[in-house]
Amino acid sequence: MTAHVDTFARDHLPPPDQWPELVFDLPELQFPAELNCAHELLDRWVDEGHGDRLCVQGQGVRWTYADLQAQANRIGRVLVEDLGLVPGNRVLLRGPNSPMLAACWFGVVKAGGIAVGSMPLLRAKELVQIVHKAEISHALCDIRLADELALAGPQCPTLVHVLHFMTERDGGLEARAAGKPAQFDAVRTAADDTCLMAFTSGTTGAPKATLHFHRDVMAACACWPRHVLRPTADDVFIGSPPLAFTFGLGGLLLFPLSVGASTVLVERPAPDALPAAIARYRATTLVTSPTAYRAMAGQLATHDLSSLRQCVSAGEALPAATRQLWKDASGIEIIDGIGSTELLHIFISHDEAHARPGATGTVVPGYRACVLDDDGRPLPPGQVGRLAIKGPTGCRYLADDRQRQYVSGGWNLTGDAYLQTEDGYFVYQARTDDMIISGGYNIAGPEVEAALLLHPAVAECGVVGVPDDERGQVVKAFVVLRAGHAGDAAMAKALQDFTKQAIAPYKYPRAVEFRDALPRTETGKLQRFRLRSQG
Ligand code: 3UK
Repeated sequence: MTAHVDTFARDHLPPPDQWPELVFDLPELQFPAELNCAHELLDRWVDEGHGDRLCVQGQGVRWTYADLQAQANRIGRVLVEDLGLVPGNRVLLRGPNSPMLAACWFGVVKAGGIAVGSMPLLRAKELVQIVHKAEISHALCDIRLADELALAGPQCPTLVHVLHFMTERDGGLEARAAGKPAQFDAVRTAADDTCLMAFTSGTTGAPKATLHFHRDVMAACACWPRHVLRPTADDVFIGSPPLAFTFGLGGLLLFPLSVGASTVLVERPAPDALPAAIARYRATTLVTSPTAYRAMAGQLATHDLSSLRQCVSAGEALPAATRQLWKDASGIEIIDGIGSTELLHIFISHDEAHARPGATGTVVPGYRACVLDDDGRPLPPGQVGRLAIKGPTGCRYLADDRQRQYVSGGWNLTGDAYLQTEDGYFVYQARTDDMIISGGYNIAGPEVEAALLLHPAVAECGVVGVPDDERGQVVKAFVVLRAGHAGDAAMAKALQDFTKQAIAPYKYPRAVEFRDALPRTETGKLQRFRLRSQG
């Protein structure tokens, strides 16, 4: 059974023998054959009489569940009635986080379309790659990002319909939506119809698109939020990851709506602006990256953050020093979690009561995790190997041979080197291809970074292996100092000595270079490959 008229996504799923094994062994993971996640997450609240509850806020906008539903319905009608959308078509969504972008997501998914998010900073060349790969037919684009998409246009023959929003202009999305009735029934999609294509934030090669079903969205809502974060309907979510990144889509839109809570979608959620936004909206639940926690820790005293109750970190490893820094500044124990675009959201994490500095946490209910050796055999506790995950969600790349690299023997291999402790905590080491091999030793850059971050002069740092004739590689640290410290030879020596005291001396950075900033992706990840090439 499928509701898709356009079967592109189904036709380009990986062959069944290359899928990960899926496990649905919790009662809340039993899904009906027919399922539309937009209906479940949005319409259900209105149907059950909660239409008046606050749902989404942003620049000048304060929408209830009924308001978001009405706007999503009108957008769904514009797509279907004016732009000929049929179920299964791919719709590019572009814009900084905003209530309108959220309404577009729900409009597309209610109409049976496939939402394809795109990071706001993407350039025409990257947009062309996405449009080609996903054979995108429609785009809904924030007017402020119109130029780059227009540049891509001539090279995108499949992209026939582009509408802009955040504009009062005639023919713009808002104007067209205003002319439509606010009722629109969700298309009765199959649980395994694709509703979301998420491109990976990968650093090399052609972009990969992951396919996620309506069922996957509901499974993600049923696992980490329900068992670990445990939000209430009165929570107010806020944070930085873009909705085009599944960390942001889940953490700032799907999860709050899954419990009837509300979310604040901030257009410019930089660390210098977030604390003021938390205070202004009385947010309770902050979702952001380790870097942002480090950058914000110093500014908390000047804002009223008394509303804040929970803080979530993902995207990169959370160093113990950052956990402590934030706890000292805010009184709140961060909830760390590792997720991936391929698995949709978080699969290893912990709640506030079970935080263990330096460890990511334990496996999230609904998932299974283990550490495998290079031949796919499970390793005993304490040994470093490849992290392997199974659960109700899993990797399905759109027409991509790299499926075989991510999925092996039924397991999703995330590309991370981890060890598991006797009592089931998973301790991050490095990306498997980022392990530094120096003088015969395996050294994990993030461990050296975590040690350096304990030094009071260090604001940010990145540690990579750089080529060395004698040792193969040597450990090199790129360090951003806090204001008032000079990056001179004496500081380099002090940091080297400090590291030798904190961790095994052979891991200390033999080379130290001071920088004003470190290269990062739009998802907040340190770009180690750039540091290596600059090393
Ligand atoms: C790394 C972490 C240590 C790790 C993501 C939460 O980051 C997300 O997805 P991506 O596809 O990257 C996945 C990779 O990022 N990573 C993420 N979180 C952590 N490493 N500790 C962490 N807490 O290498 C992983 O394989 O961009 C995160 C939810 C949804 C996501 N898509």
